[in-house]
Amino acid sequence: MKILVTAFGPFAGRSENASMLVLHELKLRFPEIRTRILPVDAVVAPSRLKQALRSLRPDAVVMLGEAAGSKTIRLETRAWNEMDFRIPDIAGRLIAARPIREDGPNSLNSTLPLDLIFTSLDADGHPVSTSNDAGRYLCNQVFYQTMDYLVGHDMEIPAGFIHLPLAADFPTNQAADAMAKLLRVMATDAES
Ligand code: PCA
Repeated sequence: MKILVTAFGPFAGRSENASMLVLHELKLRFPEIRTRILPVDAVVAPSRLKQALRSLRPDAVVMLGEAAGSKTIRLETRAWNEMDFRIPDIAGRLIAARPIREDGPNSLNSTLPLDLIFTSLDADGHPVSTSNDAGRYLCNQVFYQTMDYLVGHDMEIPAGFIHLPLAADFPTNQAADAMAKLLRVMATDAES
């Protein structure tokens, strides 16, 4: 199974992004996964992700980002068709109350096996929750654009977004353990 796992680079004045740290750890544990680090840039991030989808044709996509203030691993259930940035992206864009795609659907659902992932992580003692609001910033944006791309290209594959707590609030190796479990669960699920 060809899984693409993405993470974001640093933003908001922080020198690291928890998702990037976890992705490095995951790549060591699962060298076969395909990975992309996306800059927190509203133009470059989606274009890099679409390029990866086009060239890799993955069987599944797991997008990771960090959420300040969160104490749990948040399984995002849907992406909303809106950008409303509270802080600029790294290129200085502050986009207010604008749809991601004019006339696009209001929201697009994750196609990851979220119930199974939730139950498996919870059973292993990982702090996990579901969320129906991935924000109105880059994470929600690339989540929406990826789901929209997959629908538009008839790619019926599991794909979705997971928010991790900041590395300062949650040890990277624990978050990596949880994401490693998620990848194993997805691989097993795909075989069944
Ligand atoms: N978190 C931001 C964007 C990049 C990231 O890791 C967000 O939640 O939108």
